[in-house]
Parts: sequence; structure tokens; C-alpha cells
Amino acid sequence: MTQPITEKTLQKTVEQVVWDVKATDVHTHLYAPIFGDILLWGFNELVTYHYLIAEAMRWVDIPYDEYWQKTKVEQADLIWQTLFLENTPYSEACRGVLTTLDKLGLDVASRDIKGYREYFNDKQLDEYVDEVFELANLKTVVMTNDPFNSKERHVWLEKLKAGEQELDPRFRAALRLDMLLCSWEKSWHQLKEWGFDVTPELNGQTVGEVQRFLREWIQIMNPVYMAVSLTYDFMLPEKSAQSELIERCVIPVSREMNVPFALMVGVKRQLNPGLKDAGDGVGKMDMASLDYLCSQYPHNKFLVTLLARENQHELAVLARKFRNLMPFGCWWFLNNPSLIEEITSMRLELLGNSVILQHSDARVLDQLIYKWAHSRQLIAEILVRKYQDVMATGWVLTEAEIRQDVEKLMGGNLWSFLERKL
Ligand code: RAT
Ligand code: ZN
Repeated sequence: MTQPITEKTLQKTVEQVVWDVKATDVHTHLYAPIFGDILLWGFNELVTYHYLIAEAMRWVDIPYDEYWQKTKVEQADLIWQTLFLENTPYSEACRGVLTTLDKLGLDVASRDIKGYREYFNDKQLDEYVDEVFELANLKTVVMTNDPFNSKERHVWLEKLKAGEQELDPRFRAALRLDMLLCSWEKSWHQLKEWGFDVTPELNGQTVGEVQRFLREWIQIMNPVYMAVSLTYDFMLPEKSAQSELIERCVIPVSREMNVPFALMVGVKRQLNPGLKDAGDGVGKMDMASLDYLCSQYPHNKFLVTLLARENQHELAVLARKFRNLMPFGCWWFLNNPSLIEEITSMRLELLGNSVILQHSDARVLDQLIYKWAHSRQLIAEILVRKYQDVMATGWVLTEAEIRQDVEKLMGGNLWSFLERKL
């Protein structure tokens, strides 16, 4: 039995545990080194993150195309000049670059962009991956894997499936289904080319073939879950290829193979196409679709993150009703301190420990360092307040109990969710 926590030791203990527990990052856009140059890393990638492009473009007066025609180094120079030198870089995405450089041991005060670049030039990727995992204190990172992406496909089929090489076990796959579910008018052609006997109409034969496609890729990738990002106006059930593909193909295979279905809902796609990846917006969704999924398919597992702040309370309430629903993370435009604070506190109050508090959404390897540092700082602060509240009643806590909570909240709940029998 460890020592009971006192008012005096609480803060230090919680901070220690939160920084000490190795997290599972349930959603990123990172890749294991075997995937080659689609794994982004280094100074220029950090500074040209699409979150920063959106911020910089508010200041610069050049046409968007002119920005895209610049080299990566020129783009990074422009963003650095605009957001870090002509303004104080306190937006969350800017601050993230500084936290990353600082934690890597670089002198942020020097503003020595040449030196930062040189520092990354000297890195060996394999060793650097170890260093980043160490600094971010991560156990596992879940990637986003698109079977329709030819670069990725090649690695899955020619290197991994063929058994030529193995996947670094710290990286796990997520079978991303955006192309299949959101662009059926194109994806069915592609399936046909790959030898699946499909037609644009979702008849019995085609449904069976799409299921076969999913099963095959589940075999190849061994994904933790299947996932899709859906627009704010997503409706289910409805008469659309997307809705039918979800209900007739994804849901049955997800149940049969115990691979949860992750829904990320709330994007307003390409509100400003000139900004490319930075051009998506946010909209409120109608929660009736999620009510329907959770109640209609009680033996299916759903991981859900929503983009609109306005949907967060309903999501937490829905999770109280349905144990087949696991909310995760503060996604994209919500991954800012003020909103993480609000959403995380509300989730702990409504759901206790039965939620996955954060994911990074990192697109650049190095971002793991800041995203997890910033999240841990907030999670520790929020938990201290929650523990203070229970301790005020006379309840006695131990460090082991705090650790048990934090393990679950920082991704442990993903693994136990997979094991549950519903
Ligand atoms: O957060 C992001 O970087 C977005 O551009 C999206 O990638 C989003 O997270 C997604 O997974 O669709
Ligand atoms: Zn993402």
C-alpha cells in the first residue's frame, strides 16, 4: 500500500504520474520510417504545418498560388518571418514550434533559423524517432493508413505483406476509409481495377466485394481501427452510397473482426480551396446519426471525435448511454488550451475515467514533442482540481490509484475497449 496522498503532495504526484505514464497516441498522420519520405520531420516541416499556413496567410498579400510555388525552405522562411518575427508566436501552433525546439535542447531565444536547420540536417531518422518517442514519452502511435494512396500501398504490399521487412511495433495502423466511403463514384473504379467485382450500384455482389476488400486490408494492416473523417452534414441512415457502405459493409466487418469504427465528424471540406489542407472549416453535426449508430448496433464498437465545440456536450451524454461508444481527443481546431480545458473537465465530470483524453493529430514527427507536452500540462492541472474535489470529502487516494486513472485516460482505454465483449 503506497502512502496516502496529502494536500501537500497532490500536485507534485499528479504531475509526476502524468509525465511518467507512457501514452498511446490514438490518432496521428505519422508513419513508421519504413514508409520513407511520407514521414515528415524537421524544422521546415514544423514551420509549414497547415495550421500555421492558415495563420500566416492572414498577413501576407501574395496570391495563394504564389505561396504554393515556393520551395519548402522559402515557405518556411515566409512563415517564420510573418508569424515569429513580425508577431509574437503565442498561437497554439506557433508556440508548439517553440516548445519542440526548446525540448530538443535548441536555444529558442537565439531565433537562429540557420542553426535550427543545421541541427536537423545532422539527424539520423531512426535514432531521431527513438529520441522523439522518448521526449514525448509515448508507447504507441496510431498512424492514418490509406489503401488508396499508392506510396503507402506499395510499402504495405511489397515490403510488409511480402514479409520482406517488419513494421516498427511502436507504430500501429488505422485503416482510413475516406476515399472508399466519401468518393464512391471514383473508388468503385479503383476497386474494379484491383480485381474486385463491383458495380456503381450497391447490389449484393458489390457489397460482398467491398467487404472482401475491407477484410483483406484488415489482414494486411492489422489496424487498431477503421476510420473516416465525415463532413458536418453527415446523416445516417440516408439514401446515399456513403450511408449504405457504412451500414452494409463497414459495420458488419467491424463487428466480425472486432476492429472498431472511428468516426471523426464535423469538417466543412475545402471552404477555401486556395489554402489546400489548411482550407477546411468546421460545422455542427446532427447527433441523431450517432444516436442511431450506437443504439442500432450495440455490439459494434465506435470511437468518436467531433470537431464542433457545440457537439461536445451531446457526445459526452451519448457516451453515458452507450458503452459501445468511446469518445477520444480534442480534435484539430479544438486542440487549444482553453478548449481542451473545457472539454476535458466536462468529460471527466460526465464520464469519469471512461474516455481517451487526447490524441496529437501530429503530421510532423517532431510535433509529438509539443503536442504531448502541452496536453500533459493541462491534463495534470485539470486532474489536480478533480482530485482536490474528492479529497475535500475526506476520500483518501494513493499514487497507485492516480496512476491507474492516468494509464486509462492516456490511451489505455483504447486497448481495453478492443478487448471488451459487447
Ligand atoms: O488535423 C489535421 O491535420 C486535419 O487536417 C485532418 O487531417 C484531420 O485531423 C483528419 O484526420 O482528417
Ligand atoms: Zn487527423
